[in-house]
Amino acid sequence: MRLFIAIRFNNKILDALTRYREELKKQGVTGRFTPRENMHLTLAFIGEYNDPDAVLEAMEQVEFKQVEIRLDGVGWFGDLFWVGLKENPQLTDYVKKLRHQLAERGVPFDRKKFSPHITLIRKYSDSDGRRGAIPSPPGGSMIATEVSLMRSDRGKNGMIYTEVGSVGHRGLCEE
Ligand code: 2AM
Repeated sequence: MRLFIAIRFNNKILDALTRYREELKKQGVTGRFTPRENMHLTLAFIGEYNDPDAVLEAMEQVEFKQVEIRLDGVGWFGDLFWVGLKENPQLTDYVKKLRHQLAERGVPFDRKKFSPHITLIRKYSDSDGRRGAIPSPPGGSMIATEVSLMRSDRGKNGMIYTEVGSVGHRGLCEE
């Protein structure tokens, strides 16, 4: 199965991201827009791996304290358009420890530097090619209390993400 570790958002953040996505559409931006239920923040991408319990064990070794998630700006990786997060040393530190535990257990993961972002559009294109001419970035924040292990499956109409397990405290994230 294809696995990744992520923070899922509460409705307030999902509302802000969804509203922003619709504003972009109205402005003539086209591409593959991330469905609301697929919006998340990836902390580690594991890829094809058939031992989710080993991943959960690694996750359980690192205490996840509450972390503030604050939307901050937008940008592009090539034609992938993302919403960024305000830098948070606590989150960076958590990801470092988490990846260390994965490595200790021989769980494979993408070692690319952690650059926190929420993918909103793949194959981004706008009507006049002027990437700057977009609505001002969305705002919003939440306190994340939980980290999820997700599996990703290819569905008929795009990717389907399903939670396999989690660490932390569920249901405290409405701020
Ligand atoms: P992306 O949105 O920037 O593509 C599920 O694919 C999640 O894992 C996405 O959030 C994706 O980030 C992230 N991811 C990180 N590294 C990846 C990789 N090497 N291949 C596919 N997805 C990756």
